[in-house]
Amino acid sequence: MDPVFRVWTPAPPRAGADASIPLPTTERKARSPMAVTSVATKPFSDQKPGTSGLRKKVTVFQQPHYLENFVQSIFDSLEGFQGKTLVVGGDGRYHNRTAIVTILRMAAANGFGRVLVGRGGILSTPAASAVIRKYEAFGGIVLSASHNPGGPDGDFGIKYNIMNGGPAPEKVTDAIFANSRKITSYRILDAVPGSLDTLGESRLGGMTVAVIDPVADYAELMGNLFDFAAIRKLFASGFTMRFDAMHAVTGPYATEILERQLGAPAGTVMNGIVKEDFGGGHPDPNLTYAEELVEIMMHRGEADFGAASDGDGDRNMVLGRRFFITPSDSLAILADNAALVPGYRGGVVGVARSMPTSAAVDRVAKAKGFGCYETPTGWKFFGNLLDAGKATLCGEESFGTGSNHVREKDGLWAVLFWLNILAVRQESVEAIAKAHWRSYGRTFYSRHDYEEVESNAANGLMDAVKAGFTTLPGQIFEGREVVMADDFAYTDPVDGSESRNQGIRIGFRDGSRIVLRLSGTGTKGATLRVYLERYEPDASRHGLDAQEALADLIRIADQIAGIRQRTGRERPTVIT
Ligand code: VG1
Ligand code: CO
Repeated sequence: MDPVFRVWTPAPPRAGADASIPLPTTERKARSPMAVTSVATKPFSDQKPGTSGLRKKVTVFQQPHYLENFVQSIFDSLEGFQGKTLVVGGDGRYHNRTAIVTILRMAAANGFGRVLVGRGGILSTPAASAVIRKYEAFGGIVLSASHNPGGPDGDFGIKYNIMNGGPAPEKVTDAIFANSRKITSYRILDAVPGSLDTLGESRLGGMTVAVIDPVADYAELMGNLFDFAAIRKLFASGFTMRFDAMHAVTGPYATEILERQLGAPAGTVMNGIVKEDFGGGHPDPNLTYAEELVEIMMHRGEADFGAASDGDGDRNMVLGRRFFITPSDSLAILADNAALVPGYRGGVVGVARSMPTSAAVDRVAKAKGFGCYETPTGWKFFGNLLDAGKATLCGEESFGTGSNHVREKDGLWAVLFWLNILAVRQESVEAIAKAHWRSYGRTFYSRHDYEEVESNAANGLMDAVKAGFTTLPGQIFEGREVVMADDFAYTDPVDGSESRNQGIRIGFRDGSRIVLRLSGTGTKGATLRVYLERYEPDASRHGLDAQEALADLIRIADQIAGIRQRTGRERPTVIT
């Protein structure tokens, strides 16, 4: 029995029933074609969007009414969309198509005039952002749990993007959550859309469904920003690259752009077929999860350039031959070399980075006279800065880099930016990074993640460190004096909105820093992220391994936060 094609009518509420327990389904009402049904429902208590939309286990989304409640809560938080265009697509993970069919039926029932949906239900996050902008849509719904694993036992997610193409800001996600707490019914059309696999238009109730090529608009945008002729020449000269799409959404995008348009040899793109369970992998482009690429690049040194992207195509990892570029350094290097890229020649006005991202880019901004902004974690905080023309390039330490070309981070964009720089400079990735450190100093950086920690233990740890905010300054750990300790709060310089509790910062006299945050994207227990950073101007010490260079800060973090004792873990789950 496929829930997609049914219209549910819930049983009457049971006295004292937990509002979060979905109601059983009883009957399917016979209706005339194209009728809009208002289905009675009850709120779920757990539909609060996190860092990037609502993420839950697939099994949670498969509960009757669960997706519908959230989608109706999105629509109920919007005004003025009647007759307008909605963009819909996802990263191709398990449940993507089922969810899209439901969303199309609900969009039609709620009065959207037109939906643009990627063929096969596919749209990467940055491509969805590009399509919203290009076609001046009212907004978009992107189905993805990004870097979280997929499949029947994996994760699913849904996020709403606004008219500028970017993630809904907090005032919208707060409104969605508030609606989800009081929802009593949702609207859905008693009809199913035509095939999602055939390009072209069809009608669904009063709405037009246009199935679009998910790659074409995005590829065209990339061609406008980067010097494709120079990159083609680079590949023609024998330059070798491996791009690991991790069986996720960037496969078709990378194959089209790198292999077809830029002439990279077939096989440059690895794992390029989108699979519903990402081939059983964890589509997170970092040194732990992109193991096949890491083996090729870091251990065997088989190509000049390596890159990977995540489930929904907004993250990137960049590798040279036996050389890892931290995302924080990547942002700084892109900012420093922007003049080499046609789309950014002379056009960088400012840079923005999330708070836990290293200050490497700040040094470039200072030297070049760019504006420089520090925001909370999550791309939604860059939207206003980009719209206001205050920032051109943005980045996060979590393998996210992007610019004002869309309003999401963009994995392939970052890879093409690097290729453009490599084509112009004709130097290796390693040589470019080392020259950057010589000019600006090296910012040693690492993030230690403790995944699926017991929630109470993680919250207790954070609370205990916060309780020490007044006594930490002045204390000396391994010769380092604490000069500040606080919980990061942000006032948006454009609209004045305030965001609190965005992560603990502990700063030391020499500028080094420890940051502690709890993840807002996990679906099981809590994930503690510990971010470590130290600046090293002395070039003779730039060759150190990051974990060695940060060893004392790693110990200090444990002394201050009692990480091992409180989490019961001897070491992090993932080190990036
Ligand atoms: C993580 C990253 C954050 C990123 C977010 C969404 O959030 O730290 O930088 O913006 O994922 O990225 P958190 O709350 O788990 O630390 V993605 O590629 O999942 O859309
Ligand atoms: Co992502």
